[in-house]
Amino acid sequence: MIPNDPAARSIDLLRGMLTIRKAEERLARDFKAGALPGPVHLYIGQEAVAVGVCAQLDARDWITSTHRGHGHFLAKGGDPRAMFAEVYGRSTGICGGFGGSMHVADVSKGILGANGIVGGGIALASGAALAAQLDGAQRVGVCFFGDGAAAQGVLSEALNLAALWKLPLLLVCENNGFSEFSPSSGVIAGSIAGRAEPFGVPGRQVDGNDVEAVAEATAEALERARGGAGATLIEAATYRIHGHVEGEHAFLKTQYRADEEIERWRGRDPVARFAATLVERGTLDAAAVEALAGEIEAAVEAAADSAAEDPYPEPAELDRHLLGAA
Ligand SMILES: Cc1ncc(C[n+]2csc(CCOP(=O)(O)OP(=O)(O)O)c2C)c(N)n1
Repeated sequence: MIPNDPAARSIDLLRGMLTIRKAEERLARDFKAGALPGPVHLYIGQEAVAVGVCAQLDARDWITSTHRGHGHFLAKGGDPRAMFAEVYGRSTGICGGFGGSMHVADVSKGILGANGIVGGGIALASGAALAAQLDGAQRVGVCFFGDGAAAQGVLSEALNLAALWKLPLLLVCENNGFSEFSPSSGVIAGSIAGRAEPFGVPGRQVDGNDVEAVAEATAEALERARGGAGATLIEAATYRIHGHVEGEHAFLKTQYRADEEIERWRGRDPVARFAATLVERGTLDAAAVEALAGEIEAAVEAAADSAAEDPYPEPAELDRHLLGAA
């Protein structure tokens, strides 16, 4: 829900970004401590995209996500404790501990799932948008995907059908500059936002580290989609501060990005930047920002600690979701 009061709305945006940041800082520490059963791809630095988009969505709207999906899950209202339990492989996880970090999903909240298939969410969100159109409920299908996924053929297929059928679809490309360890310049030809133009779909670029700019672009796209005018492609320029995957330095032989580049982007940190904006505007003072961050960190830590106490699924359950299993 979007609060009417602008100050409350801004504080909600900051709260949303801080929740993702604190949750992922915890996961980074868990990984370092050897406490995670699998890999994690962290979203630190990109929080303004998930939060800016999801702040404009309703519970009825559907999102699809990527292998870097914790931020999308939390921003769409996913339960942090159930997310931690899933990443920890516990039976209380949002997918019963069967999915792990790359598959966090909660269909009841419109979260159709993180996805290990690069570009996989694009087709799923298009299907969701078609279902939304057929059921007439004014829902919108929203797909988060990376710049690497923008090189997949499925994007053209989705744009084609979305244009023909005027699907209520919002394609949000998070251009964080890299596809695994390759700079985007070696993977992506031309402009990502420009890929929409030949289909007659509007494509626009936004500063993906400015939560309000993302929210504004999203609001416009949603108005189009809900009004029956069809899809929009938003390319949000951002940066992932952590590696492609935690622990990558253990197997990478060369450094694929300069420390100065990372530092430069740290200077544009979407969370610190928006907190500073709110202080400048007098919405919050510095002490209130610190108190909010402390309160969120305590809640996130409590959720993680408690999830870590939960049991693993029973070994007898292993084939529960397999076809043909008893
Ligand atoms: C279809 C497919 N091809 C390749 C991979 C291996 N892979 C995993 S993540 C990744 C890079 C994705 O880059 P991008 O879409 O920009 O997302 P980011 O990691 O930057 O968030 C690749 C190639 C995969 N998981 N799925």
